[in-house]
Amino acid sequence: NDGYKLWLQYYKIDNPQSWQIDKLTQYKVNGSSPTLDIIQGEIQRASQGFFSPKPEGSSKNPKLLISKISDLDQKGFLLDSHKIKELGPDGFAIQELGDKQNDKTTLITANTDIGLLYGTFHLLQMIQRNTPVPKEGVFQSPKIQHRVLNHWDNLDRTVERGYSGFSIWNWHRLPRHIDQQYHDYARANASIGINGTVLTNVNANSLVLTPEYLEKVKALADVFRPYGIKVYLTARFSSPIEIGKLSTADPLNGEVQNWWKDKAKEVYEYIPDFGGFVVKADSEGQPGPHNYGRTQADGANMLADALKPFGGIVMWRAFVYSENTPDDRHKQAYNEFKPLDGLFRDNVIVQVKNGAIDFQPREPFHPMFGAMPKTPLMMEFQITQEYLGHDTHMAFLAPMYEEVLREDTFANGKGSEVSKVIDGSLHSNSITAMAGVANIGTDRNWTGHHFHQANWFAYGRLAWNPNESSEKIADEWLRLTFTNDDDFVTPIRKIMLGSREMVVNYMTPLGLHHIMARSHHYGPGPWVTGGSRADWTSTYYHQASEQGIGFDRTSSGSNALAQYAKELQTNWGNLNSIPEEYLLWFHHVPWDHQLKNGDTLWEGLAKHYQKGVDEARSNIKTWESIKNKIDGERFAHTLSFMKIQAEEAQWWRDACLLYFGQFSKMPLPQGVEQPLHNLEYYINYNPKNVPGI
Ligand code: BDP
Repeated sequence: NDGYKLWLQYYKIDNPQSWQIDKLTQYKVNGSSPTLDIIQGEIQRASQGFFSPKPEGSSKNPKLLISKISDLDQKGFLLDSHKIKELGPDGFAIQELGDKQNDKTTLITANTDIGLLYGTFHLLQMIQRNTPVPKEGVFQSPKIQHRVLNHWDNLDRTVERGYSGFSIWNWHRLPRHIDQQYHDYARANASIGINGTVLTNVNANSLVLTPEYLEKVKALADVFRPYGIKVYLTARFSSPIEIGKLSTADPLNGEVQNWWKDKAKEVYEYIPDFGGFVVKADSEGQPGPHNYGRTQADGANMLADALKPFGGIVMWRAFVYSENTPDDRHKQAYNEFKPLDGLFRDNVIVQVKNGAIDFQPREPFHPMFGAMPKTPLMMEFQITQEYLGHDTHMAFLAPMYEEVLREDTFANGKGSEVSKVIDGSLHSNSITAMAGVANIGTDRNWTGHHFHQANWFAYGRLAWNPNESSEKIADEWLRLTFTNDDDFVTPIRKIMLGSREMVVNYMTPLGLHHIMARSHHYGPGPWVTGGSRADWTSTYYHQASEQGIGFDRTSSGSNALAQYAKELQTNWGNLNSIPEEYLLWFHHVPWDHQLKNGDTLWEGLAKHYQKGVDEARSNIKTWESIKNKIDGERFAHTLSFMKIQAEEAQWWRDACLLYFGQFSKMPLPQGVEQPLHNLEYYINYNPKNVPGI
């Protein structure tokens, strides 16, 4: 098993029960459409996998009926009109009809074909997990409207921060050749409720907006449509100059505005249901409204006006910061966007990364989430592990996403969690979205590490329902992907759930951040300093000296803390009340500062690093203990990556403790192993010294 089938394994069910068999052999799909064909195909594929030999079926007395509400004989006979409305365009209901045990029919119903597709995937997953439909039925609708993947894929098929091969978009062969993988990609996304894909890198290339490329984009959009997936593109702000031959891209210039209006019209001629544009402007060298003395709102609104007649939206990124500002990078996006609250068109949504710096293993939530009541904000999570060990380190990210979503912004008083900001309920926004930076590439198993498939899965599940629990997600993913055997699921679920914290421990414990190697961001680099931008170095963030370590973001330092609600300022501003996982994010503290358990900061730091290493090692043992429970191929592949992870956890520990130990001048506490090499060795060791990484 090479993992290509992801969580859609549809592996054989031992001793299937009649409720499982009947539904998939005696079913009926009402109506016809490309999406309904996909549903039929999915059921056939599943029953072939689940049951062997495949039982004969008939649709005369269906035990499973899949039908839109509008196609049911007695319209909505199960659901009142309120419930039907609540289902919305994407929701579904699964209910058992009839009272007699032997005469039960399961109904999957929805307002749209796409809702039926989601419902079908849901039921098939329940069958694989041997979980019968509960008496009260299943009733689900997504809490977020636009659930999109962001591909940082370039037109030359390299993937920025991609660690599992090249881009799956083969632009050279498109539009004439449609690879099967495009269907498989769409199917996998639909099975977890993802309904949009941004095909291109945020560091955008305007070529994608030329007719040659729009033809190719159209070909992909045509494949994705019946799976309910809309296509979006990144728009390079200077496109009017680069491909439009204009002399400016000033958003207040009439010619520029018309160019974008014409461009939008042209895009919709190719792709009538085109989703819209994602824009990275005025950041890390990307052009933007600043080039013309204009605001982010001026830029976003110009594009919004162009897309408006066709129903498109603009996802305008808040990742705006500059090396020319002396201010703490943490504060810049908030300072830039807060004054613009309420000034964006109604088809603009501002896309905010989960934290204010950049996808670190742990960051407090971005202060913008508590500060823009008049502007819809969307969440941007990173699924690809730029800062969490790239392809080889297992880090199940659902607990990280969950942690951010559950944080309280206090924007409208207690209970104003980030999840309520982005699902639109806190400020009654009419447009809601979530983006996940994809970890998908041409590797046979899509994501490099088999367990990184779980992060794609988890992202989809949390975009559908930001209140879903990590534990449930991990459990279901394991059961669908490997086996329903509890002897496998229980220990491995535990590994998964602890894996992100383990990575935090061996990389950036106690609120440390951005101390990795320069540019490729793989491996430790606390010594990184100098170069073109201070805010791309480690010394800028950890501020280690003989006096102590940590970034003072309280009022005695950069005061980024003032961007959060009063309640958080009080809690996080105080050394006694701040949760220790954020300690060095907000405070510069002396090496002998006493932690809650009585250890000094230095001892605590060292023990966290050691704990991370110990866990990475013990995970190997646990994995070895389940050897006979799953196929050899995925077992061996995962084992090999786990060994790399344990070695590299040690590398992180040794390099960081040697480096910081120069300042603390304190011995390693008991139980923390001595480093294998000296500091110089680690400074010169660069296993990713490979062009292009
Ligand atoms: C950083 C990445 C860089 C991205 C940038 C972004 O290092 O490659 O282009 O974020 O999100 O994390 O725009």
